[in-house]
Amino acid sequence: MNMIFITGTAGSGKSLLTSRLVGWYQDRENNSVALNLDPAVENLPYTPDIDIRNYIDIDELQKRYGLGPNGSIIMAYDLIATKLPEIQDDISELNPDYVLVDTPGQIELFAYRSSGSYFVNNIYSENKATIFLMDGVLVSSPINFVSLSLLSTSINLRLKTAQINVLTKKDLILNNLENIVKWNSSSSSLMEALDKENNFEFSLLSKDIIRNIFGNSLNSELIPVSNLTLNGFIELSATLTRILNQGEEIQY
Ligand SMILES: Nc1nc2c(ncn2[C@@H]2O[C@H](COP(=O)(O)OP(=O)(O)OP(=O)(O)O)[C@@H](O)[C@H]2O)c(=O)[nH]1
Ligand SMILES: [Mg+2]
Repeated sequence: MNMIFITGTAGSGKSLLTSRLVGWYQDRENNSVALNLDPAVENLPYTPDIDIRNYIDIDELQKRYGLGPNGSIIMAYDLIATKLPEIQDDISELNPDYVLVDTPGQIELFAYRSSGSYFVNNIYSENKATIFLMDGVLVSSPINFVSLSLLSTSINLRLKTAQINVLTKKDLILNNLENIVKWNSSSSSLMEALDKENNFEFSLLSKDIIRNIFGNSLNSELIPVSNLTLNGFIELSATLTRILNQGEEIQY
């Protein structure tokens, strides 16, 4: 069984990519299921096969503990780890080849509180990988690219699984696509682009960050995709196959 955690900033396309990958694998005769791990989500662009909302009820938490909207969301996220046995049973019953895990919109609550990383590390699957979504629309400058790379690295440090970056909304950023792919694959072209930034201090800081990320081999591959047209999905699924199969070697 392969488990793929789909993470990324709010609105980056996690839920749509989850549903598209489930469809992609099903079309290729693989038994794939969608697991929604966001207890607070109201609308999803797919029907989850397994749903944390069956086990965590935000409205009930609010009433029972007299919490406000933010307090109940934090409590709900903290409870994710306690529902691991139920979710594991649901997965076992379906016995899929692929589990696509749609993670909460508020990435900081999922990745930085202990519940999310506990869940990722303790749920059973032969192979695990994490996709970090870079919202193509947010990667509009070299400095923004560096700040999202830093966030991706930070998620990698928290979740500690094999990880790749996926650039979403390819269909909306065709003008800048070539630059972004170059920045990711070659630190020297990113350094060159950062040299042209107006703000000297931010440029210097960004270069230091990139030197450290590349120097420690913490940079991930970047696969541009469109969740609307499915452009890039052949490359994405090939890369996923590769990192899932070598997951044991990459995990640390
Ligand atoms: N043009 C374009 N729009 C996209 C793409 N991926 C997602 N979107 C749109 O971006 C919006 C957010 O997509 P979601 O899949 O809900 O994003 P999310 O990361 O799950 O959002 P949260 O769970 O709220 O953080 C929706 O309107 C999607 O239709 C893409 O590749 N191209
Ligand atoms: Mg979502």
